[in-house]
Amino acid sequence: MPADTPRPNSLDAFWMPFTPNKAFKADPRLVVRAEGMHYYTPDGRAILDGTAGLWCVAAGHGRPRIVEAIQRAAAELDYATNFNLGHPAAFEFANRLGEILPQNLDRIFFTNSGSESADTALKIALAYQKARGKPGKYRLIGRERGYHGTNFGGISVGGIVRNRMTYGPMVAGVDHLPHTLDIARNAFSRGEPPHGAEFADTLERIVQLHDASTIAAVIVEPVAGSTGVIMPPKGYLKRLRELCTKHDILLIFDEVITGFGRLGSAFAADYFDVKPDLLTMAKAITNAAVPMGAVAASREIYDTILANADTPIELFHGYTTSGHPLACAAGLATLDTFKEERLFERATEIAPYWEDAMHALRDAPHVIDIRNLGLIGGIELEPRPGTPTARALEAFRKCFDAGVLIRVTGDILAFSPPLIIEKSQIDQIADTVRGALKGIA
Ligand code: PXG
Repeated sequence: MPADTPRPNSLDAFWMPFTPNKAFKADPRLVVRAEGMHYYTPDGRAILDGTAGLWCVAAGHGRPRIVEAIQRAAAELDYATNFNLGHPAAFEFANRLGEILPQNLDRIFFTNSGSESADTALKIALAYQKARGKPGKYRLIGRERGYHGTNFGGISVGGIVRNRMTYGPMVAGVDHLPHTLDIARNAFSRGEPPHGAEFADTLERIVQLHDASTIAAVIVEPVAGSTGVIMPPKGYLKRLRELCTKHDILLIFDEVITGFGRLGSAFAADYFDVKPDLLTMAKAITNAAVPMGAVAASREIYDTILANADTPIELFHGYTTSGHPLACAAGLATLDTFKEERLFERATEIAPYWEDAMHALRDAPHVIDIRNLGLIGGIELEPRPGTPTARALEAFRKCFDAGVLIRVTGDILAFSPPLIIEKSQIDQIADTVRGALKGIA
């Protein structure tokens, strides 16, 4: 085809992320508009959003306050670097985030995504250890099945095999804790599963293997989302915190999905009453209306790095669009929306109804486990012999055709609706999933 031939309807050029490109392009699903709890297809069909986009549209779609804030910001200051210059919205947004973050965890580094936040947090952890005179503390400890985005740092500490196996040796000096999914002991637990706090004790063995003097930080998702919704066993995160403190190791919470009300409190750190030293954010930080991420560091970390720098620039790290004016405007309007509509409290109020609706699916075909916490749900299906993941994919398609968007990962159906969801919409999700599972062999 000549280079100047318009190809407006071709799906060929866009290399879609985390998508079976060939299959999708043979049978595409498109949405063209969104409002509140719904997406709309090109032919005007409403699709109930059971996933808040990808765990990110916490306040629901197309919120006018956020839209207007972005429009105003674009007209007023389209872009300014924050490298040795600044604009007020970035400072204001960092301050406002500090107001809802755990105490003293209020030094904010802006990024553009969860992946960048994970890599930024790991680099800050290393910079901190060096700044305090412990450059030998360089090891990073992640967890099996962990997801910290797709950049090299994140996949190194991450534990999703397919995301790692193609990309060579990655970052050196990484070890992993065991994941905490234990269906044999914890199937169909409501909320935090009772068994498995002792999975945290593997950190002691890692310390024995490498010595604490070589370990910089542990990074975990308080609730593991991407791998298929794995809840922390009761007491697990507290024990992990205790062990990190005992061995002088930083604890990083990746709150890219748990931040901003997903569990009913501002952050999972509040929900579990466990304070990390670094906390990553993205997704709902702007209601996903403009890409953005952030890392919150403790004052101790920030002050130590600033005090001990031997060059004027204290941290050699940053992105061209760190603290972009449109993202900051969207973020400020998002925080206003959360506050004004009491959306975190709302999530807490509706979570018991959500839990009941999820667990009522226990007797649906193929279901081997159901997991829930806050406004998160996971339904694990028994894999079809010989074709793992096929059942979940068929369920996804059936739900979409019936007007409900869910997520699938492996043989797990994952749910994370916007915090504005109504009870009748929870019923619709549950009824649709039940119908889909009944129709699957
Ligand atoms: N950390 C965590 C805990 C995440 O869940 C990232 C980092 C990376 O964020 P970015 O913005 O770089 O994508 C994530 C992303 C799913 C799903 O289906 C979850 C994510 C991304 C894509 C799909 O659960 N989380």
